Amino acid sequence: VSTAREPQAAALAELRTHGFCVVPNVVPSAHLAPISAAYDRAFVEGAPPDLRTSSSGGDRRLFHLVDRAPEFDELYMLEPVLAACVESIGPQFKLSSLGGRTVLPGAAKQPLHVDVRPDQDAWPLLAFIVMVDEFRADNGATRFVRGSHRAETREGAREGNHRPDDDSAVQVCGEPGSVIVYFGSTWHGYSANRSSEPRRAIQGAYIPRGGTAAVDWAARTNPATRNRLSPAARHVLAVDC
Ligand SMILES: O=C(O)CCC(=O)C(=O)O
Repeated sequence: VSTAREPQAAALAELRTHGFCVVPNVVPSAHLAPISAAYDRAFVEGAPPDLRTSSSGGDRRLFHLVDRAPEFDELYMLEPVLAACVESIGPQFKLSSLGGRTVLPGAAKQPLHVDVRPDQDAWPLLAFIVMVDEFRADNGATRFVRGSHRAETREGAREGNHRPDDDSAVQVCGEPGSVIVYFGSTWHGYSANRSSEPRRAIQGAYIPRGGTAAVDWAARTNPATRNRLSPAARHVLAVDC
């Protein structure tokens, strides 16, 4: 007898082994169009310094999505991602960042990198990427080096953030509403966008509760946002402490 939890258990096992996994159909399909529209609105309304184009010109990012639309509220409370947090960080975790990233048509592949080093208090960092658009081989799907999270150790801490890129990375493709879950220590980066369309994604990261978050949500969220948040969401954002 198969249960709804079996795919989740399989994904968690993959996360442990490879450092990343993809869980399909996490965001209900009826929510995808409103999320997509809210994403485009937020990017139109966003302004520097929260709206930034990478130095390569390949991608545009919008930081601090928590305040920008209620459509984003569910995206940092996704059950399979929170289950992965409990397993990898433990029950004491919080959201460190939530942002959007558009990989622009014509973008070159992003160098492989990690999002955290073992000597930082944000270790272990568990990240997720919600596919707003389909991730395909030709439009900038994120690539990962399997098992590379094991290469990151306190003893072997590297200088700088770029990791060797010998084409051993694999692309992670999926339908809109799929979610990639990965350790920030797994070598990763987006691939080239050879299509004529942007590739949109919403991504975030969780860290131990005692670690230094990328965003102080207590300072960054406005009262309207805080009033609509559930107690569970307030806890994950650590806005009350
Ligand atoms: O958007 C992507 O595909 C890659 C994201 C990434 O590299 C990161 O969040 O560090």
